[in-house]
Order: sequence, then structure tokens, then C-alpha cells
Amino acid sequence: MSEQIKSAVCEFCNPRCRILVHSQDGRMIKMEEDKSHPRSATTWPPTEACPRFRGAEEFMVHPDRLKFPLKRAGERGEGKWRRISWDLAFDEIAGKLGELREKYGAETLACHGGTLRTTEWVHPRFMNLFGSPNHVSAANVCHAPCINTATALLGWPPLHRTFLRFEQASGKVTTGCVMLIGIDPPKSRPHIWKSVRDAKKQGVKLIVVDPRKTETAELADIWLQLRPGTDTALFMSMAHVIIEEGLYDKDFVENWCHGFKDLKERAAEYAPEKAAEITRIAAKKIREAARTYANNTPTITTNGMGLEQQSSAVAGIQAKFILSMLTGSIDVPGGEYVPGPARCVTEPEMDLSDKLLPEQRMKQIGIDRFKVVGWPGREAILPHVIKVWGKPFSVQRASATSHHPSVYRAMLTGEPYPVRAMIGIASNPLVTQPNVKLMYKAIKSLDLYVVQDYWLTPSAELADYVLPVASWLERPYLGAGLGTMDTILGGEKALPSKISGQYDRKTDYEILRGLGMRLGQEAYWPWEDLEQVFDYMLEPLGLDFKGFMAKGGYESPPRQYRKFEKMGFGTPSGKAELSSTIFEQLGYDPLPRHEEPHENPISNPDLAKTYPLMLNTGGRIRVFFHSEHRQIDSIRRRHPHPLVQIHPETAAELGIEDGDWAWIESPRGRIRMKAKIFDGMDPGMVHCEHGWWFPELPGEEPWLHGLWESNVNVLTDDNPDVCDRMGGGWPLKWGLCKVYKAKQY
Ligand SMILES: Nc1nc2c(c(=O)[nH]1)N[C@H]1C(S)=C(S)[C@@H](COP(=O)(O)OP(=O)(O)OC[C@H]3O[C@@H](n4cnc5c(=O)[nH]c(N)nc54)[C@H](O)[C@@H]3O)O[C@H]1N2
Ligand SMILES: Nc1nc2c(c(=O)[nH]1)N[C@H]1C(S)=C(S)[C@@H](COP(=O)(O)OP(=O)(O)OC[C@H]3O[C@@H](n4cnc5c(=O)[nH]c(N)nc54)[C@H](O)[C@@H]3O)O[C@H]1N2
Ligand code: SF4
Ligand SMILES: [Mo]
Repeated sequence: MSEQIKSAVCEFCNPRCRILVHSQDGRMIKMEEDKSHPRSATTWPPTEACPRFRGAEEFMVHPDRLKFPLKRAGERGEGKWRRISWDLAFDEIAGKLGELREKYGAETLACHGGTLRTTEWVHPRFMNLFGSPNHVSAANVCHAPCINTATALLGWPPLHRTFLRFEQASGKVTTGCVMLIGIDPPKSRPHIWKSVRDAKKQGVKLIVVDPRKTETAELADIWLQLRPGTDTALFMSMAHVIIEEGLYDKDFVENWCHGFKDLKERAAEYAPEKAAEITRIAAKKIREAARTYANNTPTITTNGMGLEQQSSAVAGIQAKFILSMLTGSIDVPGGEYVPGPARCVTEPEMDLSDKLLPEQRMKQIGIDRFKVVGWPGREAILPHVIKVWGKPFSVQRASATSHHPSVYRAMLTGEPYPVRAMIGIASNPLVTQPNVKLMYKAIKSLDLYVVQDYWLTPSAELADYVLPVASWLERPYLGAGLGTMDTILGGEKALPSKISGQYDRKTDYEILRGLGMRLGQEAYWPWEDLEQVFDYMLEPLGLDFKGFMAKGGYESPPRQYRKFEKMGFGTPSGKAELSSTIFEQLGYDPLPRHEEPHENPISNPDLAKTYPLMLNTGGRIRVFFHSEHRQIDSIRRRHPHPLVQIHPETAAELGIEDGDWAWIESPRGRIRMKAKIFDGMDPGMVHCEHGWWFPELPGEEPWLHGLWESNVNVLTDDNPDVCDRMGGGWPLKWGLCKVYKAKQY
């Protein structure tokens, strides 16, 4: 066969770069950046420089890639597997699910999703049709607090950080000030980083809020090095200065914002002198930051996980949006663009949330406490959104997830009811989710655990069935209305998902369809494969998938600003809400207030006697995506070991030198990492990488590929009492630990 060239979309991480894949007889021979595409050449960094993209050839031929469906042949975790056919796998799994539903009710099935790794609407669709509300994922500590808060306050979230682009008018950036909060784009969001540097060169002011001196902080005009977990106090104090000094956009605030009077009162509690005590940033610097911010409008204020993974994430995110509203930066050129829905049938529409009956929604675990990221929040927010935009925003994984720690407790205790089965899709919870010891016991206790993945991860090693998934190279792609917002992005299937005698993989869609067809959902899975699904989704454009790809596979509508002047905001008041009527309706404080993190030297001085250091985790590693890519040699060689950053003074006290192995211990357990001496943070803080397991170690218990060695989530807490009261997020950026030198040989 002659050489084929396909234009695929890379899904090894979030930006979704377009790649040209050359192949012959089903084998990849070359990959290159699609320079003709706006996604690659202009706003994006050169894809060639991306280590994950360069590792794709190794990924395709790696001997450990899953090839055929596997069924557990020994005890759970014994590492013994038997190859079975797809039909048998579907029959057996669906049969067991049917039995469990009969015995315990549909809510006995949980589904564990990941972070934009696959067609994210497919698993909520399956779960809604099955009748279970118990979809869990990292959502509570990833996008969901921000997206749901933004939607509650503004009726549609401004451009998601993944696809943030700075405005450019005749080569000149119109944005006045960019504030980056707890986000380190050179590691995590390379495309944003390029925009930030371009903007900076053109004179845009840059404020960075981060307790660590990251590369981003080094570029800042003002670096606000706050005490971890005190963002809310900082932003409320900036709001205080902006209001007190009359620096806010009076027209926007008076005509288009709800709750200014109440905000003014609340902000008055955060004079810079008071905030300085909480944040440990000098009052003078807080004033300077507030003035720089408000005098250089419009602003773009973007946050990352440094804010999202806080003890009061939702309050902090609300405070951040308050600043954007005060400067009138919503939906104006150079500000935070509100995109609205894509023109096709969108991914949020595909999840069929309306099929989940109200009584099943109310069984969602955790929503008695954590309402913003769950069905109560979704039901309060969505009608107002649909009234204005005609379509929903967000898929279930982001807007109506169960509370992950509470679901694991239900597995262990049977309270509030038994959760006996789980399907894990595109996620590796034993490495990426908190309090691994508890989760491990919960997963081991299940009656049925199915995993869909590329590899036998530590989580997959505990499964009853492991199903091999077709990767982004082996399936077509259509991004429509979730991560891509108003843009529609298509990618061709570049390589076969099945080569007789070598491997037989299926897409996540085909797998859940295979189960759904055996569980009474036939009417809802009319399309045999993803390409047929995409034909359906693109119908409103008058194109099928092939036609869309022939036209470039990309539609990004021209921007229209100040849409609120015609449409209002999709909120209960029809305005941008400084004080949230939805939070109030859900029984929460409608305005942000600083709350001290539960486990730190101030809130828990007794514990701090034994565990004196603040534990911060998960600052991104450029070459890896979370727990992925550890088995790709060319990538692993660039970052072979797990690292803990320790301040030089602390390291000296502990007798630890750069490169030494050190133990890090919390009340939950202990792990080992290599010390990296780093003076860009408070000496009382250490920072551990996340996502570590060792594919090169044996898979069977007790090894589980080194699950217990260097996995920082052995240390993190998941007690619902310490989670964010509104969004349910668990502490990943705060906690207590002690560090000591490990024996070196
Ligand atoms: N290479 C790579 N890229 C990725 C990923 C990956 O694993 N690898 N993961 C992707 C995903 S799913 C996500 S969610 C993003 C996350 O990426 P980012 O949003 O950049 O988040 P983090 O790297 O977790 O943390 C960012 C910063 O928050 C700071 N921080 C810690 N505590 C606080 C605090 O109390 N307040 C403030 N203001 N800052 C604090 C940390 O010091 C850190 O520098 O990256 C995405 N991109
Ligand atoms: N301590 C600490 N923990 C953290 C964080 C932190 O900052 N600190 N960050 C958190 C955040 S923000 C996030 S988003 C989570 C991420 O948590 P996870 O979503 O669990 O992250 P990954 O390690 O990327 O796991 C994805 C798995 O899916 C597989 N996979 C990739 N693509 C596909 C696909 O198309 N289909 C299927 N079926 N499988 C696929 C991969 O092989 C991998 O095993 O981690 C969280 N965990
Ligand atoms: S792995 Fe690299 S090429 Fe692929 S989407 Fe991410 S940044 Fe783009
Ligand atoms: Mo994330």
C-alpha cells in the first residue's frame, strides 16, 4: 500500500495540537506538525519541541500496550490474566452489571473518569442511561469548581484556560493586565505561555500569584508570594482597594452587576493590613497589585490548580471573578471572552443528562454537603444558562460529579448505600486520587471492577476485566463545546485499531456502546462507531465528518463582544453576579470569605509538632501528563526520578543534599523521593511531584508497579470534613508532613 498522510489531533495532553501522521500498511512511519493549521503554527508552540508528541512512535510499538481484552485469572491483584474475546467480555460484564443493578439499584455502579483524555460525554451518557448518578473523577480538584462557579456567576464560563488566547489587534495586544493565579504555564499550558510572553513583550502587565518562584513568577511585574491557601483574602483585599479608591468600571458595575453593595461591605473586612497578616504579603504590595490591575484594563485573570485545589476553592475562584467583573473585563475585546456554544450538536448535549431521573439524581453521593459540583448545583445553574444560550454548558463529569472520597467510603461501609461496581475510564485513580490506602481497600472490596486503558496501570492491576482502548492515533476526533468551547475541531483516524493477530482495540465509545446494547440502551446507541456519531453531531452545519475534514476540520466563529447588552447574562438576576444568588439558594454564603486550610501549622498546631512542614503537591512536570508516559523511554530519560523540592535552610537542618533520597511522611503514610534543593519558596514548605509509579517494576501485589514507593497521594487526605465545603475538592496544595533523610548507598 502507498504512504498515507492523515491529519490527526493529539490527545496526549490538553491543547489538542494537529499532527500529520504518515503511515504505510497500517504502521506509522513519520509524524510532523501540521503547520498549515491555526492550532499548530501561530498561537501554539512548535509541536516538534513537545516530548510527548515525539514519544508517540514508541507508544505505538511499545510491548506493554494492551492488545486484547483481559480477564482476571487468579486472585484480584495476583497479576494473572487470560485473553478473552470482545463479545465474551461484553456479555460477562453486562451480565454482572445487570445482576448488581437488580440487587442494589443502578446507583451501585460508579464510573471513574479522567481529565479530557477521551470522548468525555460517552461515559456520562452510559451512566445516565444505566440510571446511576455516581460518576467520579478528578473534577472536584480540576476544572469543575472554576467552570461551575463561572457559570453560576456569569451564565457561561469565559474562555477556558486551556484555550486562552490573548487578543491581538493589528499586532498590538489590547489586554492591559494579565493575572495568573496558581498556574505555571511553561509546564502545564505551553500555548498560554507563548501568549503570555508575547503579551509581556508588548507591554502588558503581568501579576503572578504563587507561593513558589516558578518560571512564570520570574517573568512577572509583580509576584505575590502568598502563604498557601490564602488567595481569597488576597483577592478580597484587592477588591477592597479597587472599590475604596474608585478604580472599578462604574458603568459595568452599576448596569450589569448584581450585589455590589454587599460586596463592598464584605470587602471592607479585608483591608490590606488585615490581608497582609493572613497572606504574609506586605499591605503596600497588595495595594500596588490592586492599582496595577485596575489601572490596566481590560484584564485577563486566569487560575490554575494552585487555586482550584484549595480548601476554599470555590470562594477563591468567586473572588477572582469578582476582580474581573470590577474591571469590566467580561466579554470585551482584550478581556475574558465569553464564547457561547458551538454550532453543532455539542458534547454537553451528547451526555443525555435529562435521561437520569430526578430520584436517581438525588441519590448522588456527597451532594448533601458538596452542592456546587453536583446535581443540586447543575439544577440551580443550568435553566438560566439554557434560557439565554439555548444549550447547556458542561458535561456531567465537570458539572454533576459525585464526591469521590464519599463514594470510596460507600464502597467500604455500604453507607448511604452499597456501591459494588466501578468502571474506570481514562484515569489512574490509585496514583492520582487522594488517600491511596483507603481507596485501595475500597477498590479491592468491589464485586466488579472494569478498567479501560492503554496500559496495565496500578489501578488496572486490581481489575476483573481490562479493556484495551484505541488511542487518539487509532480513532477519529471531534472536539465540540467542551474543552474547545465554541470552536469545532476534527481529526482523522490515522492508524488501524485492529491488526489481525497483533492487536484488537476499541474506542471508549465502542466499549460503552457494547455494554449499553446489552443493558437495554439500544435506542440510544444507533451509531456503530465514532465517525457515525460525528456525522450526527455535525448535521447542523450541513456537513458529515468527511465533508468537515475536507474543509479543514476546523470552525472557530468570529468573536462578537458585549453580547450581554443584547442577551443579558444567563444567571437568575440576568446580570453578572458579584454576590451569587445561586450559592445563596444552595445554602452557602453568597460572597467569598477566607477560611484557614484545615491542616496547616496555624489551624492544627498540635499536629504541626510532629509534622512541621507544609506539603504542596502536583506542580506539573513538563514531560509527563499526570501518571502517564513513565514507560516511554525517551520521555522517562528526561525525568527519571520523582523529586521533592526542599528549601536550602531546611535541607541543611535535615542533613539532606541535592540528589539525596528523602522520606516524606504525613499522618496517612510515607514515600521516598529525590531531594531537589530550591530556594524559591518558604523554608517551611516542601513540594512533591505527583503521578509517580514505576511501570518497570512487577505488576502483581505487593508491587503494583511501585504504587507505594513515591506516590504522593499516599500522603494526601480525602476526609470529607477537610474538603472544600462548596465544591468538595480535597487538599492537594496543603497539608502537613515531615521530611527526613533516607539511607543512601
Ligand atoms: N506537562 C503537563 N501538563 C499538564 C498536566 C500534566 O500532568 N503535565 N496536567 C494538566 C491538567 S489536568 C491540569 S489541571 C493543569 C494544571 O496545571 P496548573 O494549573 O499550572 O497547576 P499546578 O502545576 O498543579 O500548580 C500551579 C501552581 O500552583 C501553585 N500553588 C500551590 N499552592 C498555591 C496556593 O495556595 N495559591 C496559589 N495561588 N498558588 C498555589 C504551585 O506552586 C504551582 O506552581 O495542567 C495540565 N497540563
Ligand atoms: N497529589 C496530587 N494529585 C493530583 C493532582 C495534584 O496536583 N496533586 N492533580 C489532579 C488533577 S488536576 C487531575 S486532572 C488528575 C488526573 O488524574 P487521571 O485522570 O487519573 O490522570 P492520568 O494519569 O492522566 O490517567 C489517565 C489514564 O488514562 C489512560 N488514557 C489516556 N488516554 C485514554 C483514552 O483515550 N481512553 C482511555 N480509556 N484511557 C486513556 C492513561 O494511560 C492513564 O492511565 O490528577 C489529580 N491528582
Ligand atoms: S502532547 Fe504535545 S503535541 Fe500533544 S497535545 Fe500536548 S502539547 Fe500538543
Ligand atoms: Mo486537572
